Amino acid sequence: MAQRIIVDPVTRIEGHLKIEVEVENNKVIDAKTSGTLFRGLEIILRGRDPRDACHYVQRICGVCPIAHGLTSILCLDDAFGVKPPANGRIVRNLIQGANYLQSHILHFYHLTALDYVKGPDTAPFIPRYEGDYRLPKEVNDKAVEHYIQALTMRKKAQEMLAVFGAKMPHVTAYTAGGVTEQVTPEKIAQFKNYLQEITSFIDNVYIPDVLAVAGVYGDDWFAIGTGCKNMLAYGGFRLTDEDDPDGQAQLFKRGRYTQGQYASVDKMKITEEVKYSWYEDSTTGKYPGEGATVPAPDKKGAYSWLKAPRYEGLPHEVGPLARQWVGKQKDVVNLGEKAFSVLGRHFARAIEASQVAHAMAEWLNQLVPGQPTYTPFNVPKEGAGVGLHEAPRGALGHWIVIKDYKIENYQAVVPTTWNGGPRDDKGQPGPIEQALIGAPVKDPNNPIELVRIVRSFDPCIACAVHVLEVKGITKEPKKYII
Ligand code: NFE
Ligand code: MG
Repeated sequence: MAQRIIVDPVTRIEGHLKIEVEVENNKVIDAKTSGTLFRGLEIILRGRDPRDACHYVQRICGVCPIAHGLTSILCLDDAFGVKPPANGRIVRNLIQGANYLQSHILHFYHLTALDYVKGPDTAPFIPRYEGDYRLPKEVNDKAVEHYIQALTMRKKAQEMLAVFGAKMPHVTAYTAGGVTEQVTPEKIAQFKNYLQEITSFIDNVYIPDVLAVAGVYGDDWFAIGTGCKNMLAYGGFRLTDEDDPDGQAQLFKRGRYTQGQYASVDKMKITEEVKYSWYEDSTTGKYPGEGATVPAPDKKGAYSWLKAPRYEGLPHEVGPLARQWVGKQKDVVNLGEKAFSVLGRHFARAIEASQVAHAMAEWLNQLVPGQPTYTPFNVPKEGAGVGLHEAPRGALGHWIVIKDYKIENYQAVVPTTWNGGPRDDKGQPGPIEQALIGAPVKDPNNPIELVRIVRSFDPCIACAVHVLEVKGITKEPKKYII
């Protein structure tokens, strides 16, 4: 008989995620992922000054505010018809790069490593699921040391970010048209010092630790957690000041891999479906530029605050694995089918941390002290814009509609909405749900397999639901007042 396992909340991720699976003969036969946190940024943005959008949206998340800030100013650049000068583009990338390094180190050491590394019997290493810790003692002990060292590296990455971003989280330097910070030789030198130390940690500690885990857990964990095998990347980190409508002049290229074929991305084929989400059914299936976020908390059959984004009606995984697969990075592509797995995701993330760090060193050399970082602009009375970028956790899109100089509509479709969303209108499970279905669960009382799979996607529910504040809930009838 099938047994139900509920993990609620899944810890060591950002935000509140519940997973519910049915297990029969030690195998998952059905899975549901539910975002159980309702916030509401898109609604709060309505009626505001468009220039402020990048400051509000950074409050979506304290882990990836930079990704929201950058995507928002790309969206505003588009709506305002303004292009940043080279220094502005590069400083934007350096701030975002610093956040990537912090975020990937955070994910491997502080969120996921404890699924594979057995720490001492003290916080933060307990409580934990028991059973499957395979690293030899000396490798395990080193990894525990690195857990501590990684905390310092993250602190340094945040300090590096603040050299140009002014502060972290929620940088103040981002603006449409560029950045407000100036470039000086002192700032470049300060940034470079941090970057060299963090790059050395990534290349000499983080990547070897991921390889050590892969070496010991690889026999099964390069095959578990496959998912939908459709991969989507919008592309990110612009490398040119010229127009780049296809998104190819970027460190991460735009593209997708759908049902076994590489293909280009047409943003108009993106929709969000809400049959199983707590939003009004009338809003389902819309392109985000015309979409709406209308909560329906009592909707029958719904089980998540996440919507279900689809490309041409199909679920797609986003994130480091999608970027590296779409970008045909040789070490990742050489894994073949093994890439579509829990360890494939960790490997792709580590490889890309190094890629970003080394690219940042080149970008620093391209800065020209004293040159402008900002192009002035006017806010149009009416307009619309799209920002497409890659957050650390994957493809991130923001859409704005401006009317009477105010925000008429703002929609964000974020990485964890793609990965962690529920079933769509046709009943197709989302990528994390698909990765859970078919997975082994050796001991239903210690379902470590489930959390290893979920964490390989590095989910963030704060991002995925991104609604800021519920001011009150009346008793009867239940109604959310925004
Ligand atoms: Ni809150 Fe985020 C990232 C974004 S994830 S962490 O990276 O956008 O869905
Ligand atoms: Mg949204």
